[in-house]
Amino acid sequence: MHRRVPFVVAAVTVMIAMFAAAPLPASAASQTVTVRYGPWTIPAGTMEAPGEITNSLSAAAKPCGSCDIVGERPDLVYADGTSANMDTGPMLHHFVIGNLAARDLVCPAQPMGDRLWASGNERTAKEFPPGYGVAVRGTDRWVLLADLMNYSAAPKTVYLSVTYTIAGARTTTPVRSVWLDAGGCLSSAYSVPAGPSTRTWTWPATVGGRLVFLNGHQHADGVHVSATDDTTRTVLCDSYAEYEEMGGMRAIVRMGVCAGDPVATIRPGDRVTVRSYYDSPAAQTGVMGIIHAYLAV
Ligand SMILES: [Cu+2]
Repeated sequence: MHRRVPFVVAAVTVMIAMFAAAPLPASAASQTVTVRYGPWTIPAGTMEAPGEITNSLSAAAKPCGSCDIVGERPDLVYADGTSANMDTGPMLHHFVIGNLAARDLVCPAQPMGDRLWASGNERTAKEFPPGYGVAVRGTDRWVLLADLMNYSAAPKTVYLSVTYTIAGARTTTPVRSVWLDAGGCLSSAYSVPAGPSTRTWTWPATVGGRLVFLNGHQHADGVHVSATDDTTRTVLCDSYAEYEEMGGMRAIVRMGVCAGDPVATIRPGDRVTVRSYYDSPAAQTGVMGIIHAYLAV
């Protein structure tokens, strides 16, 4: 069954497809909504100097006016819907979608608001345990930041395609985004020396609750990134980078995820530390080490 839904188009081109999905055992059925952001044409580049563009923060469409998002799957695609990846040039260096109507739990001064969704080229899909979701409200204002690269000698036109699995508003236990960033609070990028290195950053937890989903993000030469509760000496999640050869480069194709009901519980005041481990053949600037977690408070 295909249906059209009322939809407010933001300042980006949006294509929307809606499909009825298998009913959930819970009270409400879920369905998937694919939102396309873009397009962007990334200039030609080379392996040594990839073409790169960063969009200025722009309004981003939500998959619904008001709903609960129980899953999210990002991809970078060409106009025909096929995946655009480093084997043909484009790299999703990263994207972040924030909600300006709320503040980031870890970093309230963050200009992107509450950072709800993000990924690098690993394109990690998020699926919350049954019964949990990110609440979307009519007053929420989403914004998108995207950084795209191109290793091809020809310019490439791509879209960011995000497939959201949504359920009815207020049908799930809400989760808050918890952005744990080895780069610190306001900026994610940091530098690593040649050889093994570790970078840490600690969040004194301002709230407690149940962590139900966590995923890591690193750049090339990252080994793994973990989050621990140093107060209770608990490893919350240890996310390893998995590599494959793509377009003649060693590329991160997966980052580990931790999901459970719950994965762990944290208490207000606990010292939650993110540790990012790299082993780089040469010194690098602009790397990242992030654990993006979702907490039922
Ligand atoms: Cu990154």
